[in-house]
Amino acid sequence: DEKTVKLQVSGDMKRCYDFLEMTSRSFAAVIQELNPKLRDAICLFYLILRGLDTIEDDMTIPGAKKRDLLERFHEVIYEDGWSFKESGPDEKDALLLVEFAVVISEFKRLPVEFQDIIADITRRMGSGMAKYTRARVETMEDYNEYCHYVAGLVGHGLSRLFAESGLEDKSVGENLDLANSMGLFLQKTNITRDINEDVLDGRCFWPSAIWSKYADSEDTLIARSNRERGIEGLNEMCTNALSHIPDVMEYLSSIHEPSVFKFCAIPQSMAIATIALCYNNGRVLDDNVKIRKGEALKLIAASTNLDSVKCIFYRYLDEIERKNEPSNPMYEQVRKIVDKAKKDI
Ligand code: PS7
Ligand code: MN
Ligand code: MN
Ligand code: MN
Ligand code: MN
Ligand code: MN
Repeated sequence: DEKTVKLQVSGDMKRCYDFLEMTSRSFAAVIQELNPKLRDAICLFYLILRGLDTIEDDMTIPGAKKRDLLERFHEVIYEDGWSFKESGPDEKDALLLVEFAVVISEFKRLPVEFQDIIADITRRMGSGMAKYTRARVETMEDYNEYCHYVAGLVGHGLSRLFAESGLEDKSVGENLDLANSMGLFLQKTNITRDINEDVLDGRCFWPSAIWSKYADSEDTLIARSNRERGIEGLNEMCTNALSHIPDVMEYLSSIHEPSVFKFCAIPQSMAIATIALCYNNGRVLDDNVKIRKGEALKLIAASTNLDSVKCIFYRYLDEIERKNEPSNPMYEQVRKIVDKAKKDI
């Protein structure tokens, strides 16, 4: 009867929130705090892209099969009962794809305007990921393009959802270059920090245009014997990420609804703290560095409005300036970027 149907419905969405907590340490909390007009849609958007990324990351799926899955994933999200049980043993989020039917059934209950935005981004991200199963990230253009596919497009989609919900101005869903930069700042921070893990997994997202100046192979890049040059490469990666800060500040100044602001700002605060930790820090090449739990909690609590976020950025830019050394090839460039960002702030 009707009561059972209602219970089943909320049961599927409940299972989706379980998956959110299982698959994301950082996003689960901010998504659950979102305004109810957006909460379920963004939870499902996250799970759909997490599913897509689980396929992208799985090196046990043969190339042709992987490209086919990535390219038709935007259709999969409408296929009742779809399930994928063939993930490799290392995929930590494999269970999400096994039980993907719960995501599909809830996705199809969203307002169709939300469905259209999510499906459009899934289509474009899947096709970009498929392209990069063959292509390597070589030039700076490749690097910006790959980051656009896997993160800039998330910024596009989220901004369109914010505008569609009526919680933010229509213009937020139209000026998508700033939204792209929001994603690029997060993705470049992740790629910069994860270098050791990624190279050991046989993957490298640092563009060869950068690392080839400091090492003759990806393995040499993280090798102890090449540490000084490796750190110079790391500093160039950090410097490149910092170039997105003006756009990040401009984007955040356009966001007004409090829960949407926190959702946008918290990951950016974590990212600037992570760049400050990674800058000139050889440990990044040895293993996975992370900001301390206590520091993360403080950032979450403080990222409530534009003024406090500006304060947070100012503080970490200061720290980067203190870690900057004249012997570093990036010295002048970092000084310029930091001085300009601090002036704007
Ligand atoms: C829909 C919230 C707020 C305008 C799964 C949030 C993986 C950095 O793989 O899990 O573990 O190294 O640490 C998120 C812009 C995307 C970009 C991208 C969807 C911000 C699939 C996040 C997240 C735009 C591809 C997570 C981009 O890192 O990576 C929703 C505004 C997913 C955002 C991936 C990375 C996200 C990422 P891993 P993480
Ligand atoms: Mn992660
Ligand atoms: Mn991936
Ligand atoms: Mn991944
Ligand atoms: Mn990563
Ligand atoms: Mn990771």
